[in-house]
Amino acid sequence: MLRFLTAGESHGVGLVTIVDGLPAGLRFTADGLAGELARRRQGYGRGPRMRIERDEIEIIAGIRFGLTTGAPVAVVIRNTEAERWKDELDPAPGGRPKRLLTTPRPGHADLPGMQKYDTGDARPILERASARETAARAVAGYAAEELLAALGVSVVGSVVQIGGETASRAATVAERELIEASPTRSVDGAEAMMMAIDRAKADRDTLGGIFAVVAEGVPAGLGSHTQWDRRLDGLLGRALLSIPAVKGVEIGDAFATAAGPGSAAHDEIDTDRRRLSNRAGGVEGGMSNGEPIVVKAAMKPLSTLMRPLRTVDVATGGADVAFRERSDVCAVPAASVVGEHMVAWTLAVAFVEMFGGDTITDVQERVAAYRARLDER
Ligand code: EPS
Repeated sequence: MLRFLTAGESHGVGLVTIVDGLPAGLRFTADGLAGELARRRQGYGRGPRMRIERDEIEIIAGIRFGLTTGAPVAVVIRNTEAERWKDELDPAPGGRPKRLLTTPRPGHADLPGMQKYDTGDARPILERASARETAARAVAGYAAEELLAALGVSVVGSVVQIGGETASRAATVAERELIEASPTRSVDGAEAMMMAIDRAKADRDTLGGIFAVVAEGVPAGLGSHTQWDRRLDGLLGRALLSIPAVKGVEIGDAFATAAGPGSAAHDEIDTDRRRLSNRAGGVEGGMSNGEPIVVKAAMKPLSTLMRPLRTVDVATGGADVAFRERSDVCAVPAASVVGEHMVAWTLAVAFVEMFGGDTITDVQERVAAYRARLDER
């Protein structure tokens, strides 16, 4: 079984990720991981912290000479600014915050978290609700992408909409290098999207948008129609909806096909068993069907506004406006990388579940045999 857990506060000492169940012999290097972290960190619309945050990596366990050993992989990513926050987040007893955050931001975890954990201060809630946590997920995403690459599968996330401005289409695998240079510049429409971010910044507002993730090279049969929790589309939806601020997921052309008849919705099957179109987004009956897997996710605008919305002050019970924290204007380009990591992770889990194997060579042989069986029949 492949699984991962993260720990860490946004301004704490650092983030910790444990990835358990990776086959031995898989490439895993600090440089490779640093590349994934850098892709997530950059992107038009991010705030000042991203210019100072360096994502310092320390590999603690599970890797020897650049390869997984089969033991749990543990990685620490240190927060560059932890020193400044030492008193505010001190684990030792007796400390106290400089000021309580008592005016929760609408749309944020602040208020439900304060209610649930019975705290009069939003700080402990927002520290963990922060999308900083998605840096820790890059460790799992990087491992997953290495595993998938060894199996001939590539996954690419790209921005397709910022506010009301759209890109002409999702980026292809071949365009990944361009995306790495700058996530918003990868496709036509990028200039308009960047201008929308500039306008939101000038208005002291925030913007959401839509990103797409495309996975190529996935054979038919990942996931299963036989049980609700094995359906690949359900697993992809859960993975993407777990990203902070993601509120909607679409597989293929789901929302467009919902408006038309069945004859315009389904992908006709050619004699070689390929589809003549891909409106299903590569998933039918909870299983991959051999076409590229295409998933989109809608991210709401960030809830930390420099022009704050109305809220309650939980200390006084009176009306107020939400507190302000340093934040980003738009994090959709970063979320497109996180989405890529979560889709890669979901597919890696499905591969390991279906094919098992304690070494990557075992998994490769089993996948190759399966692909050969599909080609034969
Ligand atoms: C975040 C607010 C900002 C972002 C942060 C997520 O952090 P800060 O308040 O420290 O400036 O920079 O994102 C990251 C640190 C990251 O690595 O993505 C938030 O409130 O979610």
